[in-house]
Amino acid sequence: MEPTREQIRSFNDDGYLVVEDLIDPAAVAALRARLDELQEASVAGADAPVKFQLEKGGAATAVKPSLRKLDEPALTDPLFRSVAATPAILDIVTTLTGGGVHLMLYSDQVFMKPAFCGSEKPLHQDNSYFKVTPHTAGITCWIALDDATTENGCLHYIPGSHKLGLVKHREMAEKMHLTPDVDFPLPTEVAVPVRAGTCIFHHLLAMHSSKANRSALPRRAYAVHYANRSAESCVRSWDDMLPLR
Ligand SMILES: O=C(O)CCC(=O)C(=O)O
Repeated sequence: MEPTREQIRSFNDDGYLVVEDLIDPAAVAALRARLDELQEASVAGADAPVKFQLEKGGAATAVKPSLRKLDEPALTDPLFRSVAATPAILDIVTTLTGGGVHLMLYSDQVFMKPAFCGSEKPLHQDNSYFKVTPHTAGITCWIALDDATTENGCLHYIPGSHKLGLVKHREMAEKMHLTPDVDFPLPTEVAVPVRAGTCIFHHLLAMHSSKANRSALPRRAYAVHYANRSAESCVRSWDDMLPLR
């Protein structure tokens, strides 16, 4: 499904594009079920099939320690791999990254915000981590697996911030995060609440964040980062990426 001219204009203006209901409800349900299994396995101390992090406040505030993040599930799990390769996503990614023929799965992550204790993800540009050049040759597709609301930690964006270029970032929270370190005031972020199954495509320079989950409902999302073969990255080699098309 090619993006419309209006969608391309909106992405170029704002640095992000919301496409509702792009992911089939059955795929959303399957991913949620897989996350529940991984949550159970992590609590039981079973050998983890994927790299994961636990929510720091989880042990203190919840009955069980809660998963906060999975790293690169598509490398080992065909379910994640098939969702990352959803043709409707790849069509949009291909157009928004400049029409490169060879599209690679740069990396993927599941961001989970467990009820009551999900922590914030500070404001950042993805390319402060990924170092893809040119910046336009990569993109993130953030897939909501739960309804993401202002109460449970939906994404917030600074519209147009991708036009600032890659700004200096500093490390914070024991080097877990990077956040802009600039000497000018940044415009206000806007909240972007979305329904489960919605995809938000964002430019690698779009400044975004998500707030803590203070609600009784979880907020889980699968973020897939793509790069086309016209790109280079000094932190990741093509051999470590999965070819998609
Ligand atoms: O889901 C979140 O809370 C953060 C997501 C994010 O920063 C990203 O997808 O780049």
